[in-house]
Amino acid sequence: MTILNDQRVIAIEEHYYDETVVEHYTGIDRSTGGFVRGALFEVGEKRIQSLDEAGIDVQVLSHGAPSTQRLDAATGIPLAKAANDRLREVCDAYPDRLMGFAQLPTADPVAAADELSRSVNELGFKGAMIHGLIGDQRLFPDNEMFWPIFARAQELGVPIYLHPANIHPAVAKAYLNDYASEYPGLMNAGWGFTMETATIGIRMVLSRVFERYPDLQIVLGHLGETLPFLMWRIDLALNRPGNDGVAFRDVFTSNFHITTSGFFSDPAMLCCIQEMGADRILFAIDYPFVPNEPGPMWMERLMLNATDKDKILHGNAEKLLGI
Ligand code: GRE
Ligand code: ZN
Repeated sequence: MTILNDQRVIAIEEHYYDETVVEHYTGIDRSTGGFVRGALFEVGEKRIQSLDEAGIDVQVLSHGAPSTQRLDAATGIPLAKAANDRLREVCDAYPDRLMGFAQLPTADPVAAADELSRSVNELGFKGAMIHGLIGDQRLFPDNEMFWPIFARAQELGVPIYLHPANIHPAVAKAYLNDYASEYPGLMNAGWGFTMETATIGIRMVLSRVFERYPDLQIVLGHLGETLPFLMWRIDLALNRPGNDGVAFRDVFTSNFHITTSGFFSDPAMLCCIQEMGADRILFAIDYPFVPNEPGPMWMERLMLNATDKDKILHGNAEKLLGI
């Protein structure tokens, strides 16, 4: 760890694939991770070597999208449990380098909440990640049926990371498909993921789940999926006459944390610091969809005081995840 003055660096949106989970992927989900498939399955010495070279101390591992979000309860419950057990073994091989976010069998929200408890209390995981829309019906995670998961996250004091997955097929068809063969990235990190995950973030606020669970903390990657940039305008529109009114900014800056995953831009980061404050921004790479090396180098160069860099690189993660 030669860069960043030996600063501890914790990266919190770092993906891997579990073979048994990926066997259940269908359609477009089967091919999404294709360009980095080998690296997703590699959770041993090569990964650690890449961390060493980049100056990253800890990866908090999460499964690649869509995890068990598309599966029915009968399939998803045992699969998520077994995969979480295997993730524990992966982390045990490098206990100071690898930590975990659970995957949850969202088809049965109570079972998912119970698996979150088991993952935190017995497996030592730091929270859970949920990917995109849920089930064949593509339900949004703000749907009250999923609130048992959020209730449990609050009770356990762990965050839920809301990560993108391949978007609703009807939306893809209406908005993006005609450019998809020339620009497959438009469907994912180039716009589709952002569009859908920002929608999920806004809907979480509108659902008033944070009135029921005021200590619930949600994490959004990719510098908050555009929402810090848009917060002012969203607040304006949702509080115009004819709207119920919602303190969007207050909720977003109290119940959300954002990460730097796959988004190493100075002006975008400065906007986030100005809108959210440095206490709510956590370092992440989005490995292996994004290579490790440029992330810490970007943080080292960023025109920001050392105290705030400390918080972003590790302090905020230690606090939020109880590391
Ligand atoms: C991601 O997890 O951020 C991701 C994918 C698939 C393609 C690109 C990408 O899951 O950034
Ligand atoms: Zn990711």
